[in-house]
Amino acid sequence: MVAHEPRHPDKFTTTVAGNPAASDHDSLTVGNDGPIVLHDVYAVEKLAQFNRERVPERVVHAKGSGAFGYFETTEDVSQYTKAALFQPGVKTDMLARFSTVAGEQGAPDTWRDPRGFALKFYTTEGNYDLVGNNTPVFFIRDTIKFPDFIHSQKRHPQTGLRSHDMQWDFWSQRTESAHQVTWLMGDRGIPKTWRHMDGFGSHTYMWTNAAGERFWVKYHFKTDQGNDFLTDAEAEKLAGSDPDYHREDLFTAIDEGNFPSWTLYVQIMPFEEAKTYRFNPFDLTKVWPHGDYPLIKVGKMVLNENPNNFFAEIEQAAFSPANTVPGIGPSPDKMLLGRIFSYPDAHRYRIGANFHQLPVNRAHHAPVNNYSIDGAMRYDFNAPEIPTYAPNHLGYPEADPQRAAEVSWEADGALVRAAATLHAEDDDFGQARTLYTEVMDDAARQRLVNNIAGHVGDVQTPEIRERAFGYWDQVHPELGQRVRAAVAEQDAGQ
Ligand code: HDE
Repeated sequence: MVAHEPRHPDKFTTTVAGNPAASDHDSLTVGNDGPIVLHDVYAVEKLAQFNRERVPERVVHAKGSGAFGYFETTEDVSQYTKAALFQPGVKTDMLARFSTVAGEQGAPDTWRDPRGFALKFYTTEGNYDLVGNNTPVFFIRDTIKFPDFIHSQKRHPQTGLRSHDMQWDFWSQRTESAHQVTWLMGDRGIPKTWRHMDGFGSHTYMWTNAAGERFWVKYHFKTDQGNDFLTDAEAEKLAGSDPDYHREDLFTAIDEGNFPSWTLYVQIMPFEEAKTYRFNPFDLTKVWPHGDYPLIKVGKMVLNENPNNFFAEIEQAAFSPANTVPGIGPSPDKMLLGRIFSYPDAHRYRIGANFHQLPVNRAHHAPVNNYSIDGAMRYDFNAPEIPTYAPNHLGYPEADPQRAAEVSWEADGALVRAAATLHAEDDDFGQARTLYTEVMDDAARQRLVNNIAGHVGDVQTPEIRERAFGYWDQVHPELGQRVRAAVAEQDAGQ
């Protein structure tokens, strides 16, 4: 699916207004050696356009890339959702973008970091965006903490350098991060390529079926290439020798017809079970053990077309959890609700008020009827006879609540600032402990210890280092003890 036909180069260069250019090499001067004249439109235009080529990079997930492809629903999950794209046999074109979180545009692809796994489905009911990561959980539970969390992962305000002291100062005081940090310090923290990692919606979402029944759902995109990872040493070498390693791998694979694919599974929780489930099902730091809610197969995502233009189709791609379709909706997850505001806000700032009309962002297979008008660079508009307001005497588009099928759930109580309700087995370290004791094998546990030690060992502030040791004690006493020993060995070797 090509989002936008590239301009076909003609036999001569022109100004941006299409006026034939006199030279691509020599400015217009008074005599061969005289001053350049101001009315050298082409020279002035080239320099001015050049100064305006960049849009602000994404404040997080700045470094990434992506490709176009399709999603095909191969199973029948219509008992859970009426969303058109998830009906049996439906094939939907899409865009995917993979990214790191903390690095800027020039950062190495192979830094230890979660990877963005952003999907835009161009469905017949408008665009559906599932903006996930390659990890099923996240560091925090409440959207209000996000700027603080990201500040702790980015650059020190004085030195402009990243700092393990900042990172561990935050993580060791916000211990809800323990599950995600254990995952991050493990093998999945540096995927071998974007093709060799899973993708997750991470949050709990709501699905509703044609009868209006509600279900809670979690998305799992299992890589068909098999999960694989880079060790710290391999990643460090590539960070220097080939900082765009993941970007190049994806482009080359698709260019050679080696199309990466993922199989989508979902976990379905009946609506009523959320209240009594052993974990708060809307807590983004927790997974739903597959023994409780097994994976149900839905379909296959294939990436089979590289972008024609990186800036137009990847740099300006605008993914948003606010883009949902009938049969799918949010949940009470405070992180998800915060993101629904933040992403369109980021796009209006970064790309512009009419970011949604760019070919890569607009709905490809659904009518767009609304009364929003004007704004910088607006070039699409309603037919002249359609008023700019509703209600109107001509009976033009009005909202149809049946078609929109907005989801709902019950909420009540006084306004409070408080953590979400703890369920029977909710705590900050239990699922991190399970990851260490039941999911990892001995070799993976040893790599985890080495990775943590390499990170914590770099912490200079004694108080923060001690708190970090205590953090790992709480994940598992054995792990805490092994990390201390590994750091002591590192210190001795220095
Ligand atoms: Fe993001 N996130 N995020 N995030 N995020 C952005 O939107 C935000 C979170 C994710 O390839 C931003 O366009 C808040 C979780 C991806 O273009 C911004 C919170 C998950 C991408 C933003 C989170 C993600 C972003 C920055 C806490 C996984 C790149 C630029 C509530 C489930 C998408 C932009 C792409 C990008 C906000 C946490 C995934 C600032 C407020 C959790 C994959 O709007």
